Amino acid sequence: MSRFDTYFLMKEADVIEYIKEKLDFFEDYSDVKCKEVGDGNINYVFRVYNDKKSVIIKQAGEHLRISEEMTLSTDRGRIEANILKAQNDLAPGQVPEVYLYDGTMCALVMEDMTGHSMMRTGLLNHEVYPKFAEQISDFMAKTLLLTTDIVKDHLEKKEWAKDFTNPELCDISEHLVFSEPFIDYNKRNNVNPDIKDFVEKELYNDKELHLVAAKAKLDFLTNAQSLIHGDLHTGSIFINKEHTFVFDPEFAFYGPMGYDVGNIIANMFFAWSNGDAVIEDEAKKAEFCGWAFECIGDIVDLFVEKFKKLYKENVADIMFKNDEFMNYYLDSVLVDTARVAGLESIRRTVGMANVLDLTTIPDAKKRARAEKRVIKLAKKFLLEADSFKTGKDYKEAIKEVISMDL
Ligand code: SR1
Ligand code: MG
Repeated sequence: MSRFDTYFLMKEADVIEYIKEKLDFFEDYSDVKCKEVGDGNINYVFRVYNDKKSVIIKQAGEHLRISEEMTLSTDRGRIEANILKAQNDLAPGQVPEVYLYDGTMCALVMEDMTGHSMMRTGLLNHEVYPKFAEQISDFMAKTLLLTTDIVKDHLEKKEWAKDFTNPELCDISEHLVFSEPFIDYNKRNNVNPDIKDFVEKELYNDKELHLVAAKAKLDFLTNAQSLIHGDLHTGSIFINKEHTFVFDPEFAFYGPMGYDVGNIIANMFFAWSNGDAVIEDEAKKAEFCGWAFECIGDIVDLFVEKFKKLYKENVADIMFKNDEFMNYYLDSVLVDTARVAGLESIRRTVGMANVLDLTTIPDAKKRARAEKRVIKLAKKFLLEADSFKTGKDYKEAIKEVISMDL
């Protein structure tokens, strides 16, 4: 019998004992320490360490950190452990290694991504990451295309789609991403009072926009295309100048691959917006914002390039092995990507889960202008989704929006 045979939410001291019992990771426990390091909306994350090595334990609580009223099945840890293992096979070294998943304690024990920082934090310090576009496009092309029906054995794909069914986490996104930012029926939106009228007009009263969001929502609900990460924002990435780790895939399920690509694009524009509003030194601003701007274009172009290469190397199906079909398929992925870039932009600006890139802009006028720009750009992504096919298309739209008098 062990006290870890029944679920309870662990504190730092419990976690050291837990690691000793379950993994025996350290040779000597006399100097082992534990610190809760999570800053997400949902789970508890602990780092257990001594001066030689360290390990991460992520425990799912029954209540969400962002709201005591919200509860979730703790099964999300199983899905996360399994997708991390799958992604490590598809894109080796680009996700942390899983050491143990314990379904009783709902605890995932994994590699500590030492030497890396959370990307959103790095971006808020206006760090540039020259290899990011190359590395994230590589990760997305591999993990997304290689899990589709286009590449994967169809029987195995159906098994995976079943195992990765994630209804409660999808339900969160269905509300927070696809619905509430347009109609605030749960009264959970966080809107900066300085842009309240703008939000009423541009989001709550734009019926054409609601229709596009509804179409994208149906696609999210029904298009079991790829094993997607499902929450690929810059808080789900640990990074340094040389290497990128993607983690925290608890929202994973079989869904439209453009959901991941669009999320990254939107979050890179949040980083640009923060740099533009906050950096005072002109040379530093040009360096950071110039990099973030080019990065958005590069991510799109490199994703397309890698997608096509992988497609040609991996597609065996007699009907899909056809360049015209590949272009038709990629085209639909790019439409989804643009729409999701718009949806993520809007929900992180006015929805329940905002981003620090915008909320920490200290100057009220600059913050309002940044948020209005994000919303205007998002509307272009949604309403003109068919015209976003290249990095240049994204960069032109950004240039157009930042030249507006808002
Ligand atoms: C209620 S959870 C709010 C958000 O945090 C997660 O990271 C997801 O993005 C979710 O939408
Ligand atoms: Mg998360």
